[in-house]
This record gives sequence, structure tokens and C-alpha cells, in this order.
Amino acid sequence: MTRGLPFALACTALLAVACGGSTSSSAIAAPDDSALATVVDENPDPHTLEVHLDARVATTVFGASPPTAVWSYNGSIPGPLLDLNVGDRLIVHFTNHLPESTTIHWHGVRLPAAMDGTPAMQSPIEPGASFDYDFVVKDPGLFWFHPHMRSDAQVNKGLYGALRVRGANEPASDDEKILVLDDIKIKADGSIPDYLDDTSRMMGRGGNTVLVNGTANATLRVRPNATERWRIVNTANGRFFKLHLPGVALRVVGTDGGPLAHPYDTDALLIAPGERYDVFLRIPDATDTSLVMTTQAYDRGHDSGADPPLDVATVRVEGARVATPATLPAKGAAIDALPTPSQTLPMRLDEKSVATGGFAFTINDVSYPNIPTIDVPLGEMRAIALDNASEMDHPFHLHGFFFQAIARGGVAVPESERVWKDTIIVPMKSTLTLAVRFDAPGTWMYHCHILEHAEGGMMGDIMVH
Ligand SMILES: [Cu+2]
Repeated sequence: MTRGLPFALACTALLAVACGGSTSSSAIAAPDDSALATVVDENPDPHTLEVHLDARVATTVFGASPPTAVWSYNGSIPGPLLDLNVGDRLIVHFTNHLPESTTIHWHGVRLPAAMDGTPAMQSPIEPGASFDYDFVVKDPGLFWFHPHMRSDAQVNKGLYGALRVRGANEPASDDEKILVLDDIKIKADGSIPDYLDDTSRMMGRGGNTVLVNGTANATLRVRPNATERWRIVNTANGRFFKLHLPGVALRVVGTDGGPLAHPYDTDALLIAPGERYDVFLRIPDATDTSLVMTTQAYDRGHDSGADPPLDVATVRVEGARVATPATLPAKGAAIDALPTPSQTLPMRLDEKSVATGGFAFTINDVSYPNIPTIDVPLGEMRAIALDNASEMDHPFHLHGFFFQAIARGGVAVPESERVWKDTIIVPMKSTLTLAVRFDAPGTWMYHCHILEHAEGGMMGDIMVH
């Protein structure tokens, strides 16, 4: 299960230097910016991935900037890829070497609540302390891990990593990449500012440097005529990516909760913080050419639509042509509708200025931790009726369960758009109703995944028992 063992060992030896494509001093002649750091599997059982992970201060170099002090998992940004198959057990021996307490939340993974890494279910892991995470992965897809304490600051400093779970009958591709998208704000001296200016508090911290797998100005190397599969996660605090690759359609075949029944093509793939998309694409049959992937303008409120497009990565077409590329997937297994819930949980999302400065983000006019815990009997269905009364989009995330969107603006979501999600955009000034079966006991958090909004109060607990 371990990929590239010698590289992982070399990374361990470097200690303070980030690995996995973040270094500009790599000895490899043609850097592959799509490579993620690896970690040693200490367990001989092929169905168990057992690793040591720590959170530590490290130094890395982003593009042409001077060195940047970051917070990292195992010294790299992103942290090492955790690569599993459905049904595998993951054991993570985690140690906190940061100067403050932390936890790890496994975003999107259906697991026992005690392993979910939230303040509701776990004591903080203090500096110098350790905790073992141990669970079985039940669902195929791309997931990610990050702290759930001061998440706005800790994720911003670099604490995030990807977790891939392969299913039994995955569609074939010629090549496969994972793209972990982020943006960071770095100053001329290479340091990450202790923000929070008012714009960051309001919109979520927007960076000035786009990162793909921890690399600024990344180059993704692809073969002419190849069918590529890209699993993409947006780990940014606040930036919505709207990916565009000139002349190449992205066929969306999966999202947060696994494969779609009805894949579709897009040339503008919108990905809010916390969301994942699984896409196939056919690379142009033109060797030694380059395409620039950009993130396009998108209005998520407060005049953000005026922000200019940014370059995300250069897609470099080179190497041996693929004569017979894999077929783009056309159809997936049907997704059954959840039963219609008989009870509804209304949630009105809003924002307001507070007299002491800054902003409060509210659910039903209250901010976390003052939002009353919602009780749901184990196994029952609920509708979550989201009413976004604010002037900006909020990506709503629920821990522990996948949900289905059943109505937008009071109009039923058609079967062709039925998917399993754990994070979904609630557009400004709109309503969205979700259906959830609460079939796992424990206290589960729900919150906006713009991390400044979550930490600013748009977060609550649901107790299932
Ligand atoms: Cu929000």
C-alpha cells in the first residue's frame, strides 16, 4: 500500500524540509508537481494501513518566495497521501508537535463519532501528546483530513492531507492524479501574515498564491491522447475554485460521496471549500504543448465576482502518445432516493456586524457555541431546510453522514442530479433542502466550510442517540 518507499524515507531524513513537490531544491530533473508525499505502512496486513503522523512546524519554499514557516503533517504540504481500498482499516498514531492543541478530523469519512476529531467528541490533543485514530473506511472516494480546532488558522498554516479510498469496480483511466487545491497569502519576506483583516473575516482568507499539491505555479505532466482521472479537493479556507482547462471538457463522474449515476461534462467546475470532484478528461493529441488551467471569476457575494481569473497550473503535454486511450465513463450505478423525511430541521444562515468589531455568523440568529444541540433518535430521517438569508454563498458541511439535496428554491431536485454529498453550496439568498438518515450514534458537527465562518459561529452539533 506504500507508494515510493525510498522517497518517503528520504523525506523523513530531511525533517524540516517539505517533501512531495513543495521543494524547489529537488534533485529530480523533471519535477512531477502532481506527486504527493508518501508515508510508511507499518502493518504487514494488506487490508490495514498503519502509519505514524505528526503535526509539526516545518519550512518550505513556495515558488520564488523566500522560505516560509508552515505547520505540516510529517513535514510536507499537503500531508502524506493515505491510500486505501473500501473495507480497509486505517490506524494513525498521531503526535502533536505544535505549540498549541489540535485534533484530526477525517472529512467525509463515515466512522465512529469518537474518531471524528471534533471538540464535541474528543479532548484536544495537547502539545507533546499523542492519540490513535483507528477506523474502517466504508465508502469509495476522495476524502481529506485537517484539524478541527482553530481550523481557520491551523488549516491556513498548512495542516491538510488527502485520503483516497478505491472502490471495487473503478472505471479505467490511463493515468490518475490527485489535485489538492489551496491558496495561501504570503508576504514578500515569505511569512504567512497573522491576518485577520476584515475582508478575511468576512469572505474567508483569500490567498495570493495558488497551490496544487503544495506547489506554486505547478506543472502537471500528461501524455498526448491520454484519458486522465483527476480527483480534486478544495482545501482553501475561503476560495471557491471554478476550474477551466481551455478546449478540454471535464467529465464529472463522482463527488463527495462516491460515483454519480449520470456523469456530465463541464468546462467550468465549481468547487467550494471542502468539496471533492472526480473527473475524467481526454488530453489533446498534441505533444510538446501546454495548457493553462485557470480558476474563473465566480460571484459568491460581496462583489467577489469582480476578482480576476487566476492561473492554477500548467498542464504540460509530453512523452509517449497513448494510442488507445481508456473510454470516458458514460454511466454509473443508480442512486436510490432517500425516503421523504417527516420532520424538518430549519436552519437560517446569516451574517451580521458586531459592535465590538468584525462579524458574527449565525444559524437561526445564534452563533456557536450557543446554538442549541439538535437531538435525533438513532436511525431517523430528517430534512435540513437551509435558508441562506445572507449576501454570500455558504458551503454547508455535515459530519458523519452523506445527504441528498431534495429541493432548491422549493423545486424538487430531479433524479438526474441526485448525488451523495457531505458539503454543498447554499447560494446567497436562496433555500436548499437536504435529506439525511442519521444512522450512526454520537454528536456530529455541521458548519459552513468557509473556516472563518465556522470559527465565527456558523457551526452546531447534532446528537444522535
Ligand atoms: Cu460561510
